[in-house]
Amino acid sequence: MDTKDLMLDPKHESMSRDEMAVLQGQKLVKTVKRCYDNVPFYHDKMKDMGLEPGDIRNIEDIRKLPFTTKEDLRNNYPFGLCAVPRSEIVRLQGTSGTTGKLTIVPYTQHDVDVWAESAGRCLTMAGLTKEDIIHVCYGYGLFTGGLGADFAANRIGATVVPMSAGNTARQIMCMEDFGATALACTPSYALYLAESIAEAGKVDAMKLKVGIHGAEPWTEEMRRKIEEILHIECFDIYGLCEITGPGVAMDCRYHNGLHINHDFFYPEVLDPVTYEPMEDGELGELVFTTLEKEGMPLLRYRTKDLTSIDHSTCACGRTTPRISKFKGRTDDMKVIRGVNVFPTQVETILLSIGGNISNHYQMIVDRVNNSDTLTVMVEVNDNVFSDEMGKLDGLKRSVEAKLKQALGISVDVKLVEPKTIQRSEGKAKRVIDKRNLV
Ligand code: DLL
Repeated sequence: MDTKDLMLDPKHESMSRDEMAVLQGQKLVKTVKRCYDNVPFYHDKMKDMGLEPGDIRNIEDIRKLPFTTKEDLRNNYPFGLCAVPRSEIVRLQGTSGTTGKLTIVPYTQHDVDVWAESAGRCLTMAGLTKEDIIHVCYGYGLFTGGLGADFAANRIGATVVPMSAGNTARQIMCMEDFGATALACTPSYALYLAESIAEAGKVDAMKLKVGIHGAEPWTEEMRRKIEEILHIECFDIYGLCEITGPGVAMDCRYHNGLHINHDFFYPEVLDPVTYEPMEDGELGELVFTTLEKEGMPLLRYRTKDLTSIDHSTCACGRTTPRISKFKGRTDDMKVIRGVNVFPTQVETILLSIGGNISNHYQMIVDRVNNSDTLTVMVEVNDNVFSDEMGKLDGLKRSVEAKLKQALGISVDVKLVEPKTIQRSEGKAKRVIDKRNLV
């Protein structure tokens, strides 16, 4: 198949680097002016830096601009960063976060159109068309998952089944009855759903071809596991409500990084401490500047997501830069006895062990006698408990040894019975930190 068939907008998805840089520069100039003229926060910040909109002439000038953080959004809650009159806002989206205030993002109709366009490009990347039936179990509401998948499906004319999360038995019934060809939900829920479909003996009754999963970090091992159970191809979709919902980036059929829709969202990968740009392939913090947004344009928004970038042209023909699968967020990273630990590292080890070790796990970090402890609870198959105690003990010790080797710290593993760890229908809670660190 001609790979260009899989592009919703071949012009922008495969534009030469130089042409794209000119386009991005023009859009940046407009965005900066919009921010300076309409958002007191940016006006003041730029004044303090001695910066005028006229100082920004091309995309390289982006490095002169101030950063924006989640804290800035919180301090300007709910509408302080809005750049248009309230009457131009057609919807509010957001995220609840784990503590404190919501993050609220106002969208104009144009912002919604850009969102639909970028998310539509992603579905096309996965080979989906108007012939497909997309079963959406991302939540609908302020969270952008459900509506983002919905807008994307509308954009390409596919049939959308807006299920939202919950009631797994009903999800399975609807997927079978309506003949869903694509499943859109978080990877943790996809795995749970996949296992439930397998337990119900329904894998062959499904018409599923594709999974569109994101909203939380997940590993290649997790991807393979879902693919194996459901006999589908899984894609990694990324987005955040501050920039737009799902659709900021997604991997193509080559699964060699997530293509960023960089005519809408300009990415930088920076050293999180010095803010210097990282070389291609080096891990850093992803920072976005919106190039089209009207409601809440953001300059150099620090996402806290850790990834690396690759500017080379992909085998699929796209020239859009690709980011690697996310390692996690800077705030998901736990420093345990001085060692940096990400849940994705634990997930990689557990899923690579396989066998009686399941993919349902949770990390508990605590401090006992002034020393940090890490306990990993992981579910094992029922039959392990019916074996002699010695075998259970052996399994525990071998998982502990593998984790210690990978993480560089000792870990206490607790093998627990199936379905002990709470299942999530949205983003999985992988870490409980009881240390109350500030
Ligand atoms: O999670 C939007 C979304 C919905 C993306 C559905 C994909 C699918 P927020 O609730 O604002 O928005 O959370 C954004 O989730 O900064 C990342 O830390 C994380 N995240 C999103 N997608 C991925 C992914 C939605 N594919 C935050 N891999 C982001 C890893 C992801 N982390």
